[in-house]
Amino acid sequence: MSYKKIGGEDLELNNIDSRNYDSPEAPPNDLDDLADLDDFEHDHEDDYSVDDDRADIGEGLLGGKKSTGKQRQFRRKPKISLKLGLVIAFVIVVLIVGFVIRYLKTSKGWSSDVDSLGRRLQPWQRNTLDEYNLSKNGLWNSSSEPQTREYFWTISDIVGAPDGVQRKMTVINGKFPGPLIEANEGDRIIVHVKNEGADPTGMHFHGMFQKGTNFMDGVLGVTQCGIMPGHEFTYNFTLDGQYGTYWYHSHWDLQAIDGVAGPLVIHSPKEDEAYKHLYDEEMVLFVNDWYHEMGREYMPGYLFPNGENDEPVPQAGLIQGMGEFDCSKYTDRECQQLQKQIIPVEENKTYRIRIINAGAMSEIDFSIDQHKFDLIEVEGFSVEPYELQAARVANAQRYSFLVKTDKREIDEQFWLRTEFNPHCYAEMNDELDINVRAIFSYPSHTEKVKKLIAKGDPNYLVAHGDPQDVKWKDFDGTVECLELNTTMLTPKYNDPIPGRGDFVELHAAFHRQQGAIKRGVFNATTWNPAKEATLSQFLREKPLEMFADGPSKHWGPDQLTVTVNSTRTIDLVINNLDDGAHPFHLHGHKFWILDSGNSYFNFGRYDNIPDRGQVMRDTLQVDGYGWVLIRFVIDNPGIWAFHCHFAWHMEAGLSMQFLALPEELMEMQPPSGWNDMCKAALEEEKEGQKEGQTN
Ligand SMILES: [Cu+2]
Repeated sequence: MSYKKIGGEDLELNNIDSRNYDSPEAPPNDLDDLADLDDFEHDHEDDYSVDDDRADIGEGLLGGKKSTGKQRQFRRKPKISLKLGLVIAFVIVVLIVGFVIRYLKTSKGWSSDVDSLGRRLQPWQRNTLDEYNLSKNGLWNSSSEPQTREYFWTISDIVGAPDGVQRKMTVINGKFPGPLIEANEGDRIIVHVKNEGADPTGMHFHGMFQKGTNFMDGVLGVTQCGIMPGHEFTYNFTLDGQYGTYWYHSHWDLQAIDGVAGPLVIHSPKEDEAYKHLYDEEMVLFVNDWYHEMGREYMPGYLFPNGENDEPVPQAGLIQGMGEFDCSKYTDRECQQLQKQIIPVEENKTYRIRIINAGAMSEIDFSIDQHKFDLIEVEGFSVEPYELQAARVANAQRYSFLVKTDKREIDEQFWLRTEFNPHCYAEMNDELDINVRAIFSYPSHTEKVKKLIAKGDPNYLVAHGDPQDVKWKDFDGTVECLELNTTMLTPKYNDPIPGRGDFVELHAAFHRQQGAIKRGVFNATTWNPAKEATLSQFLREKPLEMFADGPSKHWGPDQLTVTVNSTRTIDLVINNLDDGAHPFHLHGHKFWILDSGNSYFNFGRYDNIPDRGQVMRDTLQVDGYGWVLIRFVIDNPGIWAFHCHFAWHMEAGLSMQFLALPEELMEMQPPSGWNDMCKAALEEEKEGQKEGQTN
């Protein structure tokens, strides 16, 4: 007997399964079993070999008391009819509940299996339409008392098909994309991560300062060892001194691009004071490029000896976790043709759209046909509203845009575009349609569509056909892989930028090594994560005397460390010696973008930093053969990763770390369970070495 889903088609309460009732290993322990037992007793009314103990368990559950065999014999007839009556009543109740649930599901806006547009969701599909809608209950209250927000996440491997093509994925709580974290500045976030997947995991909360909580930064090989399969770890940190649009993702291997990623939004009274009166509705727009295999499947081909640095090109793009791959391109894959994603809006409102580029590498050109928008936020940095027709969002970057829905007299439906910039790919593939789009949809006034809506028929969403193609004419992108030029933005607040700091220069490149395999290189080092996180090694060895200020290779030639021994301003120049662009991300800090240019940084520019409002952010794309000068204050003890955010380049070793305030770091106590992760990793390494010796 089974009922997998109340209200579904699998309601089979009246069947009797073929369980062996004599098996002592299987005492009935739930209502299913109890119902079985009653049927059994009924069928064998005159058979005195019925196991009294088992019947007692049944009665104990049903009636809450245990009877003896004698009592049972004495009251036998009335008991059976009473139980039968209760079972029938139970079945009726279940059926009624089932019908009610079914009814509610077919009506609009209820149940996690159907979103508020009436679209039926797959079991692994997150209801992003409703969950990423930040104003479904009105705008958020940012001025409530600081509170603790606790999340329970289970990582698991599933088969899903966000764009219609079935593939293996790794996800949080069985669904893709990840659940929204929404909180206020000053709140405490606790995330219990339980790993039920086949691979290690670790969660990085992208852009979080992690003030005093370097242990919670989630970078495998740097701030923690992996949460091994079957294990758990609890992340616990506060959101102090920051607000804005962020995200989180696994920082193990390529797990983030296999599905372990989601949005993180921090509200703040300060920001609300500046902008909240400007908008009525608010949503996260979670966009990513998408591959049809697990990330690791592409690595051997990517790092093929003598190959060029040709990153694997995605097959599709997803908006709010959904895409519509053209199934006719595949003959040998399980593929279901899906429809375009819908972004429903109401007329004459202003929407705050928080866009997050959560992909592996693609650069997104965001625009909405006929709708200009105002940029107000750059990764938590407030700027004066700046009008744009389109905005480039590089990998791992975020922005907030204000869009007015005042164009219904033109049409009811428009393309919302998150098109991929083809100039960021080494080559194109046949599968990818770079024209990633959703339908920006006003409530319909046409009779045909109105009728469908009245019937609750989700087909109303596509009854219009595709929106007209009216892309902004004067925006066709540049022919290069450049990020949005932020030099024209004016900071909302005139927070002073500190004066000149310690100068550090990095050269980022892709090199061929002995085996002719190309690797990402920072100053002649290629990051090769050790089994034991560098933070764990540091705390175990406490090798303080070995760290002078500046670059060193303490943990082997593969691991570049820039040490900063006291609170200091750092002026970091990154020269990109590669023809491809790199979106660099600094953990635990934000930096001001002071200046940038082509070819090689020259010190003449250092003496003449342009006088403009410099934007502060945590992810910056450096052009091919270009350079940038950034400034940040190191004041947070820890080991902070700095790396290219292209999943492929990070895997190829384009990564290094800052060791900040080692003396203070040495005194910090790891949280519960943190050391255990590295103990397990070290044991595994020892085992590996033993095996290596015996072989
Ligand atoms: Cu890169």
